[in-house]
Amino acid sequence: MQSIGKGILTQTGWEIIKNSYEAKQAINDGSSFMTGNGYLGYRGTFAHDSSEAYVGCFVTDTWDNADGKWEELSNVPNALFTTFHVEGHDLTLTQPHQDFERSLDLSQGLTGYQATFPVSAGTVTLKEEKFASLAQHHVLGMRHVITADHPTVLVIESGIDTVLWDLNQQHLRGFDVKDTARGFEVQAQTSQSNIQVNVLERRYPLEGGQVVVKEGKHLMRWEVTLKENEPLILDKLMVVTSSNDHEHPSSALSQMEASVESYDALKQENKLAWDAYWARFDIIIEGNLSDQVATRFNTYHAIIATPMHKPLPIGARGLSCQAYQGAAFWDQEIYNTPMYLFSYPKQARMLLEYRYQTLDGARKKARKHGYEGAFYAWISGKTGEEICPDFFFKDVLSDRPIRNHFNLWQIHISPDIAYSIVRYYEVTQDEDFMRLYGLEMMFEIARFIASRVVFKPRLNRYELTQVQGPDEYHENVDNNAFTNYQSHAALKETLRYLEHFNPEDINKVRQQINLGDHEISLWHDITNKLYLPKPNQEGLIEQFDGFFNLESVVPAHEVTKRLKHPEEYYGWPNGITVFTQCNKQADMVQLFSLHPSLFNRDTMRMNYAYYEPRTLHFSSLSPSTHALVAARLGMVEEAYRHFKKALMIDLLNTNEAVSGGTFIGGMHTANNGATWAMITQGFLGLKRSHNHLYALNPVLPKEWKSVTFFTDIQGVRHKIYVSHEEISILNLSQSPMETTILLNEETITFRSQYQSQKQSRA
Ligand code: IFM
Repeated sequence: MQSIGKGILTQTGWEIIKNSYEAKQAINDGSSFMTGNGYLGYRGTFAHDSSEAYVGCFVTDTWDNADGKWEELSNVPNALFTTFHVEGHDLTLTQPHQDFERSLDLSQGLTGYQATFPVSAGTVTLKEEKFASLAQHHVLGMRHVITADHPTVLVIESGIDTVLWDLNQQHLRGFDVKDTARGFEVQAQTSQSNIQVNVLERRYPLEGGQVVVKEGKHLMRWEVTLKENEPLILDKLMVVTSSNDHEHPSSALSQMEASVESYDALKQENKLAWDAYWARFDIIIEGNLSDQVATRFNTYHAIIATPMHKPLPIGARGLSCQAYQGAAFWDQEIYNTPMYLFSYPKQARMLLEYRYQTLDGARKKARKHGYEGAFYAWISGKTGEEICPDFFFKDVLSDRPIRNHFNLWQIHISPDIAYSIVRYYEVTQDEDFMRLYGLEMMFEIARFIASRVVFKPRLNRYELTQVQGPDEYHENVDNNAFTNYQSHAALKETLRYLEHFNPEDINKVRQQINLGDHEISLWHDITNKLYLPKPNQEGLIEQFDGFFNLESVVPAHEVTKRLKHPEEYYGWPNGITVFTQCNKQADMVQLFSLHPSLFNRDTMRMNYAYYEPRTLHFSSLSPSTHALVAARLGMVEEAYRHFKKALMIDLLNTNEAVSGGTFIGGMHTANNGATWAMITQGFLGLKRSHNHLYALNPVLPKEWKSVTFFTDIQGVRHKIYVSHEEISILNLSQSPMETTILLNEETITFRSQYQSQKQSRA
């Protein structure tokens, strides 16, 4: 068993294990050990836990706005609730117990624990395991194995708990609970959006029993006699759906339940589904078990946060809780999509289709603020209308709310989506997608940018004023380099499509959205004259107008000494970083991560060296971006330092989950997705090159012996192995075809396998 830190262990690199029970870590452990499948996320709590232990099963497409301010996903009734009692002892983890071990088996999303409870006449051992089926998204399975070392009477209470943990007021109301012969079924409605949610419980093999209703729990009670050392096995299913998934949720539940042959069959089917996912996304790291398991942990969480069943957003906290409203940020395109783009492009397309479905919401937002085209929501739920509240933080010194402008000034979200469309098309050449969705989104984004720029006649240039870049500590800035370059790239690519894409398709889309010639001429003009901050005499690019005049505080952490209160907000309007060069997350490094060829290596290195010490890394998005860029720039040790930090953000998280009354727990889903990108696009230099070939340019940290990963090249799965000495690329298809890739800038062509000595990147 190897220790990863803070009580987390692994044995094979496929599981995380913890052998201490810490009630105060309920939020962090509940997130880390959760199970899920992109449709629902069930927190890693125990079957006997109630809402105070942050039990949660969050379901996609169940947004509700109960307090008139925060729209968030609903937590549904917990049909896995079960308790055991023996001779007056509750078998719960708050009671004395020994040999506790909890684990999450990442290979199949199986979460569980075991513990032995001392009771009057001996001991009782309890084993619990559960999983959200990746094969049947609406179904969860749970098994208990109870063994006593002496004959005893076991009291079991099992049913549905309707008392739910909600962040911003209660979402479900009107619980209607039915006792069917083999379990309970509950139906309820969301309070504002009026979505019907149905949850069904099925238990095997116990039947009959006595109904007990207490504290919002509808339970069946049995007394069974345990024989000495003869395990009792109890299985349970939880099936969930809503009126957004099925027209008749209740009958859909029964059908889904009937299709499950047994717990074992469900588990086996789930395992096969996971095998297929890992065959795409696994990254095998030889030489460092801790990095291995943490990489799989992050990849696992990226997978279970991603809706695979229909176009819906990836929430910034996935389905681990209600924080960040189960909604998409730019995180989705910039951090989560790359993993899919290179290993499962169909899923990347689905995420972009979600952006197409929300195009009307983006158009609406643009019109509302006096612009044209598509101004995408900073926080985007079902419809794409803005769900980011105006007031996010509170000034703890005055107790007054702060008006943040993420929803209005963080306009880079639109060109970020354009960036993702361009990358998707570049990798897949999926013309069908472009015809149906991509071109229209690109045109509407270009329209938005054209309506958002201001022309400065004296300077004969266009500018983007009053914006906010990724560095959220500087609101209301002009000519944020990241935003200007991203917008420029979006316009340039749009014009390229207009010129090179099939004219018939272009005209069709143009007619559809009434796109006039005068608009296209304007886009040309803006592309030619949009102000793009260039390196100054020292080679530095200014993050926004006037940035270099701000106070330079190095290292950035020095600035924290100025806090008057530990929970003060650092940014707008007068937080401690506002008049300094301290970044929350660095804009320039972010720009280099997306556009590695805009500047030469020396300029990027110089700017990295300037901005990194001025960066606080207080966004979970920051370390992975630095790791990726540093690796590409050949700064392997620096890259590995940030990689390690990013890798452990959730796995070793012991931060307070509630700060200043605000819940800040849950998985950092963008960072989970970025793990794949840090390794493949950073250390291994994977990209689609300028001449449309897949390119690899590896540098490995000395801590690793080798890395193996899988990627689709021209639609065919390849296995790529890189060690310090050699590189091999294996075509995994049944009938190998000719593959050409750019390896360390050299073009190589092979049919089934390529093998070479490695030359390292300078
Ligand atoms: O999108 C990010 C943002 O860049 C920093 N704050 C958190 C958001 C959600 O992850």
